[in-house]
Amino acid sequence: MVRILHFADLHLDRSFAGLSVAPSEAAKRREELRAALRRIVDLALELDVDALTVGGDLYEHERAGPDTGNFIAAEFARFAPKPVLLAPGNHDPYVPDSLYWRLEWPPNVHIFQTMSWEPVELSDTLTLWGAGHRGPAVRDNLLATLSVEAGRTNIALVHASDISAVPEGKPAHCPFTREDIERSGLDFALLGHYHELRLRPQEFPRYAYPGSAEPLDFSEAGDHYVLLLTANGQGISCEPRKINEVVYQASTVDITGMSTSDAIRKAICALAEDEAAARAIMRVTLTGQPESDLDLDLNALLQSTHDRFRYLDPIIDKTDTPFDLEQIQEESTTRGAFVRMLQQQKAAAPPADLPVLQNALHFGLRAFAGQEIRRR
Ligand SMILES: [Mn+2]
Repeated sequence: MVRILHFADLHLDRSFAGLSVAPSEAAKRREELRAALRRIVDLALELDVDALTVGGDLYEHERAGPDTGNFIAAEFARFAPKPVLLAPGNHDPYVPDSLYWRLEWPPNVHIFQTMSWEPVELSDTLTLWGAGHRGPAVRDNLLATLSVEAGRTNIALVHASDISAVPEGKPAHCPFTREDIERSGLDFALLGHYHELRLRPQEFPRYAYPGSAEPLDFSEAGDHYVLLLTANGQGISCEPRKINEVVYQASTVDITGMSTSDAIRKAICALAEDEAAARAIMRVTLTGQPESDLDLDLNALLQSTHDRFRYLDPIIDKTDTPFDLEQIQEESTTRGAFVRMLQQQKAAAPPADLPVLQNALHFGLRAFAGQEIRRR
């Protein structure tokens, strides 16, 4: 029996520029990624698996320096003499100035350095085949070039896109199809690239993505996993194990009828009564139609609520205008004329222009009401 612990897409040293965070927060997120690697090695030791495999995107090439390289090397050395097998991906390709190329790695770390398949025998009856990206945009179908002989258990390790499910706008790195896996004769493929857990086919999987070990932004909600693969000669089982410590959560708060910032502050704080939400990296979006007296100061709201959460992202205002437009446009006042004009423009405008006109209406009515104008 051979047991393998597999993870991918840790993205060490990620900038987290997508979060509107202070530098100190981004540094915390990066420290959380390092902590995940420590937990993964701890788990591999605790489970006493035969090998630890990495499906690429272990770090981000543009940002990762020798400090990170030394950290990775020290963590993997804890697993010695058992092997750590590493297939570089599009974010950590095997290129001359990469950490993989430049640093001295512990003898138990094996990096697949080429795009031709290299076999590593993990037991008398099991071979692991690996290949690594040699650049940030490899478009070759590597899995189509692999053909293994029956009579042994054959497992592939590679960073590649299952093109039956490329998310919109994401380029396909090393694209492959399910048919490529079937044709190759592989018993299983351990993959990296997609950031959510995917076992395919779901019930008796033949290839699997563990997903990112820690979620990296609000599009990666929920729990995240490593995979425990067990090959016993009869077949292969693949069991996801939760590994994340961080959770991203996006919530909406309906502020319809609220007329004070204090009421909104309380509504946001109430979210934190849920323990999971309090421990989450939160994004709150305000919706609904508040009263027109409300002075919505998003920055002040953030300041008075953020300490209830592990981290609270700047609050997003998606509320409807608190002004009664039907009534105002009947007025024979400048304000009435302003609303009539903008309503007419909105009716004739292409959809792309609507947000601008909506903002013009919102800020204009606030100005007429003598209220402060703030960004939203
Ligand atoms: Mn990735």
